[in-house]
Amino acid sequence: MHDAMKRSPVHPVPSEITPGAVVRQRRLLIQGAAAVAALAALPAPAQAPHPGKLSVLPGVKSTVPGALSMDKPTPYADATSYNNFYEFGTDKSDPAAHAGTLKTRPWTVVVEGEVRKPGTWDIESLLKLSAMEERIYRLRCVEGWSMVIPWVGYSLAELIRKVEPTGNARFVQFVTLADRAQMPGLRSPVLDWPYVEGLRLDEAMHPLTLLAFGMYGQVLPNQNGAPLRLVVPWKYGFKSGKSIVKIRFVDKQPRTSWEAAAPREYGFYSNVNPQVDHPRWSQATERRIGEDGLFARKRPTLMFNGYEPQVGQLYAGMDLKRQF
Ligand SMILES: Nc1nc2c(c(=O)[nH]1)N[C@H]1C(S)=C(S)[C@@H](COP(=O)(O)O)O[C@H]1N2
Ligand SMILES: [Mo]
Repeated sequence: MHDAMKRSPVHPVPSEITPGAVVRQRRLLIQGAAAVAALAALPAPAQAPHPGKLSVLPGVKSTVPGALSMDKPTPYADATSYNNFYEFGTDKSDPAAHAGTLKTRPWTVVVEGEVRKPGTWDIESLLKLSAMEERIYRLRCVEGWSMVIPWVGYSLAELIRKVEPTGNARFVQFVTLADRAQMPGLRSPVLDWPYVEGLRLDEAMHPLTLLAFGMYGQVLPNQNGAPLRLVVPWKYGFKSGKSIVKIRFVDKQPRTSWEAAAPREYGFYSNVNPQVDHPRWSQATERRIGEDGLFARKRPTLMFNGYEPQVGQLYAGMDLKRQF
């Protein structure tokens, strides 16, 4: 059984158990005399979120320090229905309602810029590039809510090492899909599409920075950024770009969509910092989705989202009030 399931047997993940279980059940039944009748009586297999081969991902326990939060994972239903993915609309329910149109195969990721081995990676080769493991990360949105999600993927550093950054590579920019045919939200000028994000190279190389392909032991649902996204657990959620199509290694701090949209509200670093309030939302506390009711007392937000022991050193000597 998958680790995530063992740890918390409450995840309502019907599609995880359905295909395999139904097939086995069918085999047994087919051996019987009433095979035909029994088959007709079986319910149709529930649709997996993707024509997914990742449903068999081994949830290997991560050895990366800080990678397994002890907090209770957010129910799957909440993590997949309360989302920010503006390409599909700005309401929290829009991504779940509209991301069904996202085509996740074929999918390629272009790696370019300051690397010795630029090229185009097919999603299938990215899936095989390194061993997948499960990471239970807290994700905090700048809007003041948070979730705890068992992601499946591997450290972005694995890919970075393969493409061999040159000495000029100091930052990494992540470009995500912008296709009007698949993404109704692009009609709105709320952001300057495509959605772009960036990290300093050492942040991108940090073992906690995850290239995620799945969650809760399954392929990523479209609304959570299929077929691959970044998860940077010590930064606000918006640094974790979804549905990535290009990774560029550059020498100068790259443009990011949120910074461009509202430079006074969103800085490049965007480390979770309870001492620096967003102009519209306090960053001192947060509400855990699916757990804290609307009227529950909010829980305190931790510096670097609680990952300070692992990442604090990256920012030694920086004024994090100025470089927010
Ligand atoms: N391409 C893209 N990636 C994105 C966003 C987006 O609008 N578009 N929203 C970000 C924000 S603000 C948050 S909080 C997280 C939410 O991730 P989740 O919906 O999987 O919880 O995704 C981030 N990645
Ligand atoms: Mo967010």
